[in-house]
Amino acid sequence: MWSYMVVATTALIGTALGTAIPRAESTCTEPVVRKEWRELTTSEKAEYIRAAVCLRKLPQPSTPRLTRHPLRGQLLPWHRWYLQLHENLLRTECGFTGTQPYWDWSLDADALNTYHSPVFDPVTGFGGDGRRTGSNVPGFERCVVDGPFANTNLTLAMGWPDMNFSDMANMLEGLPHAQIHSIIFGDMGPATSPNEPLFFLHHANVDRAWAKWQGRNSTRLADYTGFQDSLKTITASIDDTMPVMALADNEPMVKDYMDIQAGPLCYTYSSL
Ligand SMILES: [Cu+2]
Repeated sequence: MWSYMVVATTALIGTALGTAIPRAESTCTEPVVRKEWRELTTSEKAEYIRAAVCLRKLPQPSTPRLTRHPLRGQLLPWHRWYLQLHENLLRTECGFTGTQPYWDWSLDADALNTYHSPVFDPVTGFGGDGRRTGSNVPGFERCVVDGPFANTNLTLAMGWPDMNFSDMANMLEGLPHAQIHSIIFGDMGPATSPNEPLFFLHHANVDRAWAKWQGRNSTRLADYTGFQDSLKTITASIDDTMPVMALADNEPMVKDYMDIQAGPLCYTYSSL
């Protein structure tokens, strides 16, 4: 399942490169609120899709740069950084006026109606099941694929009372995170997953789950353990830097992406 966690830098990189992210000295007193997709008004949905399409049309490097996500333990802080970069680019490059939405797939799974989730609405969402292309290459059979998951139960237990970070991250990454990638598949499956617009709504929800587990608990806000590599030879540390793969000038540090309301981050979720 980990093979899906490769990252297409082409999805984000255009002429726009992130700049060095300083640790903010100011405190986060008015965090922006990331809302669930169905909490958005029709015009807010249209504005997000407009900006997402705009970002996609920015000039791309001539050679696609596909890079395997190198450090297993960093999935959560790395995607937190990546999401913030994406949200910043929507604003700076495409004049986006909203905040990054998330897709709470557990709502659809609980209703046993994921197939008709509002995110797949062909008018106000990200499109439906698509058409057959005639190709038999896995992931390319349809031009838009959402997959047969009406009966898949992806409900995410949000309690995790006694888990440390490593246990929580393994559970979150292995099941709901990877499941959504492989159920949608198409662009969402392989190295091109950030090309799929739902990638960012999905990862915002994964990020929300981590933020919910953290709460405002100082121990959990600093809990970062595990290994950097799948062979479990390199211990992960909160002082580790994370690879930017040409998306920014400086490598962000894990410790700056632990708290969504400190340092370079200042946001919250409509439901935590
Ligand atoms: Cu992912």
